[in-house]
Amino acid sequence: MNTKEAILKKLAENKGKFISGEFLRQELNISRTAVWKHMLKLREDGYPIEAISNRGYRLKGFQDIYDKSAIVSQLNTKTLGKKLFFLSEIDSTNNELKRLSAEGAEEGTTVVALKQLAGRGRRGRSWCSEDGKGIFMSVLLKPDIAPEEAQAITLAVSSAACKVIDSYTNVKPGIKWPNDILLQGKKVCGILTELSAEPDMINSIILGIGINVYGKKEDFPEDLREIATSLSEHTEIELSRSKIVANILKEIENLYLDFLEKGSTARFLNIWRCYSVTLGRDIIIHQGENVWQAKALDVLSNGRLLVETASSKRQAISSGEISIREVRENNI
Ligand code: BT5
Repeated sequence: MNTKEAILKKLAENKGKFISGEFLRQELNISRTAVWKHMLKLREDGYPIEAISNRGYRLKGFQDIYDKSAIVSQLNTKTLGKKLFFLSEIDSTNNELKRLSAEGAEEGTTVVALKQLAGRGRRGRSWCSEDGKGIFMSVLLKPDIAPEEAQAITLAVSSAACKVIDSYTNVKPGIKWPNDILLQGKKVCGILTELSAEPDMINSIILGIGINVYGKKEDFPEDLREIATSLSEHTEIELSRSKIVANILKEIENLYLDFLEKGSTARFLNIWRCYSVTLGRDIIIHQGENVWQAKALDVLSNGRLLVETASSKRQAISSGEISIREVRENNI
């Protein structure tokens, strides 16, 4: 954390209260002039900082300031996000992280962008990524696990993102297998996990997360209006994209480290089950040309979905093979 980020952290910790220049000087071991210069720079960056002689500085009001310093000042992780790239625009944060990974980027490297020009969904679909409306972020993992265990990790990401979304919204979010996060049946968050692996080892996993933060129904392109929603439509809490990013990185890290340490997916699968809107339901499975109906029974420790057909045949299906639709009127 650099000095600017450290000052921001102190201001945020004391939100609304004045902290003196002397306190900051001592805490951060810099001169009073340096404190003042950093405050001017932060103001220039849009932070609503009030300065009153004999009282000090404070952050007044609320503004969703979204930049690298704001994320770093709220980050509380060991590895994830410690190397952070914050871009004003990029084709896709997953693409950028893939390029960085090829150049040797370390585990935890994170790319965040204000806007994506070619945001991607799964299987060649696109992800609507309008400027300033959402969170577009990708995180690099390099776990020493077998490639077949990677699918389970993607469920850790949806569990983590769902927990964070739940802390803001006034309705309970749901996860549609494998990784769509829904609010009242509409998608608020999508996850694109991309794996680079040898037959027996993983080179890298890129976790791409897209969250709609702002926007009313009419702000979405027409084809998404009935199926997409944003966080701001379901909360009265002030939304801080920087805080959401920092919290998601923390939640993913907790679940990921727990998984590596214990070799067990139990913790995040339990969270995933709590939020699942797929388990116990009848679903339609599209497997290439093959379309069939089954009941979703459970999620297995390898991340596969256990389903049962009408003839009581059980089968574990993987997200790479299929797309599913729940049997109900408003399919998405
Ligand atoms: C996903 O794919 O849901 C994965 C989306 C991942 C996006 C992140 S953003 C950061 C990182 N960089 C990237 O380039 N991608 C990742 P899928 O399940 O295939 O869903 C795609 C479908 O969701 C589209 O075909 C639309 O129907 C719908 N969709 C597109 N944009 C949306 C949006 N902003 N909100 C809700 N639904 C959307």
